[in-house]
Amino acid sequence: MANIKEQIQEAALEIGFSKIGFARAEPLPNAPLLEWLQNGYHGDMAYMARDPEKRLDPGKVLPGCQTVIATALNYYTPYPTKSNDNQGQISRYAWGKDYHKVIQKKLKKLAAAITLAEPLAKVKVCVDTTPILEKAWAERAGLGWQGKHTNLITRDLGSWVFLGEILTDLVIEPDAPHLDFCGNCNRCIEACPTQAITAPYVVDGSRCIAYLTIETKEPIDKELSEKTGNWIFGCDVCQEVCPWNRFSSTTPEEAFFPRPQVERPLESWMEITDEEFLEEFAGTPLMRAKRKHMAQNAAIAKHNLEK
Ligand code: B12
Repeated sequence: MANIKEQIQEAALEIGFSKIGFARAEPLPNAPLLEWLQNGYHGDMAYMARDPEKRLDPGKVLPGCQTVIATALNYYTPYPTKSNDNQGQISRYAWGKDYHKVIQKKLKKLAAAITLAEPLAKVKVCVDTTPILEKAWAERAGLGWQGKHTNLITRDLGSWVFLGEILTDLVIEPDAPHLDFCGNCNRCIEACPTQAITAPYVVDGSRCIAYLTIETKEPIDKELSEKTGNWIFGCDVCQEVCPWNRFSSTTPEEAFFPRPQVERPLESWMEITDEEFLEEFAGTPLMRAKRKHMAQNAAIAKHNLEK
């Protein structure tokens, strides 16, 4: 009979994860996160500044945690980012169904497979909102490395992957951390429209177009709004220029294929009502920005295009 690690690996692939790896749950070094917060790179994402010690130590999220099981799920679909100039650009991750729902469902299946094999095991499913540094764990578990744009890059699928984890008190043999393959390449740093990558491996979140178009509740600074081009939800520039994304392949996950509703002229984002927005985008990542923010983003994009 296969050991627990092999059983989990097999179950993960059956459930449809693209990658799985294991890391010992020793706390991460605190300097990069603390420095990032001290620099104010979290902007008004107050949740990032809450309890940084917890974010670094999975044992504070799941008492007795021994192993972080890291997964990646490919979301690449074979379409260009936009089909014409009068459509605002929406980042690739948001074209289909909300990834939180898709990944959580898969992680719960995987957690069930684990407890079936080890009924007394503690398991905690994490995707995005749990206070852990998902990219750092994925790197430690050998799925890929954090590129200079800080996204996790895999050698065979590029960076178009979502991350999700299971914390457990089971002791499982760890995988080797992944090596860094960015080399001398600085394309992402040079291409970022708002100069948000302040140094290799450091992103000032408060300048990132994803923050400006989705997260912040504050009015957008004029200097930055002029640089957001026609991006109206997130931004893919740092990933589009990355040579490793030549290796992307189409996801088998139908949920991530684009919904026709995301393809619409900029004006229609300004005219859409709350009811229509809810009807067309419930269950998609766009709900995070809310209708009002989308309308403002579209107005900025239109202004930028007409300049
Ligand atoms: C907050 C957040 C954001 C913020 C801040 C981004 C950021 N880089 O931190 C904003 C809103 C801007 C954002 C944007 C995006 N996000 Co986001 N985001 C998160 C979240 C919730 C936390 C990230 C975090 O902890 N940041 C804190 C800092 C300290 O961490 P860091 O970026 O990893 O940076 C440190 C390391 O790189 C470290 N470091 C490592 N090696 C080295 C080496 C050296 C030499 C040095 C100096 C430092 C260093 O030091 C850095 C500190 O400066 C995670 C989910 C999670 N719970 O982890 C998703 C997550 C990171 N986001 C994700 C995605 C998809 C995106 C976008 C691509 C969406 C889009 N298309 O618009 C962009 C990418 C922008 C970018 N280049 O980072 C995915 C990434 C998947 C992947 N393949 O990596 C995640 C993991 C969600 C998920 N579950 O899949 N995001």
